[in-house]
Amino acid sequence: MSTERTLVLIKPDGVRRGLSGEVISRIENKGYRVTSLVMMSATREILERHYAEHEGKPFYEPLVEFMLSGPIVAMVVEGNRVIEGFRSLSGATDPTVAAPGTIRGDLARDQGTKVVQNIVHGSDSPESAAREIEIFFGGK
Ligand code: IDP
Ligand code: MG
Repeated sequence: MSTERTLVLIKPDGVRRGLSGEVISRIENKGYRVTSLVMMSATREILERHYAEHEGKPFYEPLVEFMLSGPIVAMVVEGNRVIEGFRSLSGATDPTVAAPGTIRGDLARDQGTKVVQNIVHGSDSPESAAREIEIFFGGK
């Protein structure tokens, strides 16, 4: 059985608050392997591709602006069932209701902004993972 891969992003709120190490530790402590990692300033073009499924939603433009507000960390993470496993480590999208013990539940809260600031992104399916890894690491 081939090992699964997912794209993880540490969003600007996570980097700004000095939580990159904490997020990476949780991934490694769970037993997954980080196989590529880069700190970068995303471009609007990259983010519009990455978040294409959300175009037209009320939070879309705030989301893109938020993701442009500072550096992010992009990673490829590997392991059996890592897509599902990292989504489980992340917790629910809304950090107010994300379970304690999860990244979002422990480290984020509602900031009263138009876009939910929730520290991390993780791919939601094998198709999304392949597409998103190509966007962030395709040229490498
Ligand atoms: P996910 O990150 O848990 O997969 P998605 O539905 O894919 O959640 O949404 C992408 C990102 O857009 C979320 O992580 C969050 O930052 C933001 N977002 C999603 N839904 C809302 C909303 O209803 N209001 C404000 N921001 C949202
Ligand atoms: Mg998503």
